[in-house]
Amino acid sequence: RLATRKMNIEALAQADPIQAQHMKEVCIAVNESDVPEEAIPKCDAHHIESLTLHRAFSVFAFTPDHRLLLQKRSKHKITFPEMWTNTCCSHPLWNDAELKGVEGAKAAAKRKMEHELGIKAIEDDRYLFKGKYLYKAMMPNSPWGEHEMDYVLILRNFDLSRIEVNAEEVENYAVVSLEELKKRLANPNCNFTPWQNWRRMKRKQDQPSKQKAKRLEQFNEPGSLA
Ligand code: DMA
Ligand code: MN
Repeated sequence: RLATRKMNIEALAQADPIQAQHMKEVCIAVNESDVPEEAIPKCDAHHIESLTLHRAFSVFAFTPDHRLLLQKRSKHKITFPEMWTNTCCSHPLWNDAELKGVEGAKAAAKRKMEHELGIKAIEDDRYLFKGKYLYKAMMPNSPWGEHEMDYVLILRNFDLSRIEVNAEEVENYAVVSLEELKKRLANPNCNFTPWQNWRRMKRKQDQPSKQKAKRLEQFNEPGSLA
């Protein structure tokens, strides 16, 4: 399975070479109870022909005055380029350190906060684990999408002066109050990634899987990304 599928390699031929390289990272495929099932290349987990539920994390960093750090994804990203999103997202990888549930998600967050935003040495105990949610969303007019078990991590008292943006990953950033965030999200042209809509589903985690499947289907309808 670890041999990346040929069709997905072809889909990457036109992509940014650095991002194509990142598509070889080995993600953690899980079942709906979040039990690891197999190691799967990022490329396969995110391609429509082989879309597979995998573990992810989403960091929400707040300043001392309770504003949220948002980032705009770079144009190089293969999934959801040039869209606004939360502070930092990525995947725990299939290795001893990052396979360990919440601890593993925090280790992955530390790695990617440095890679994307230049933030070094955030101790694991500063991340507050808020729960996990399941979602699925395809990118319109593309073979790429997400199907994730997403661990939500909150960082408080975040020091903005430490940011050194990696332009390969991040095009821009913004710091918004709750009011400003609501205003942005209310705009139909806000250009936010679909996993920002998690509130719609978060209370439904424990429902029977038939309903879960229906919910995911509804969420994934064309137009639900607008
Ligand atoms: C994937 O984020 C994770 C979520 C929660 C959508 P990403 O596409 O930014 O991952 P990476 O930075 O590894 O490409
Ligand atoms: Mn993913």
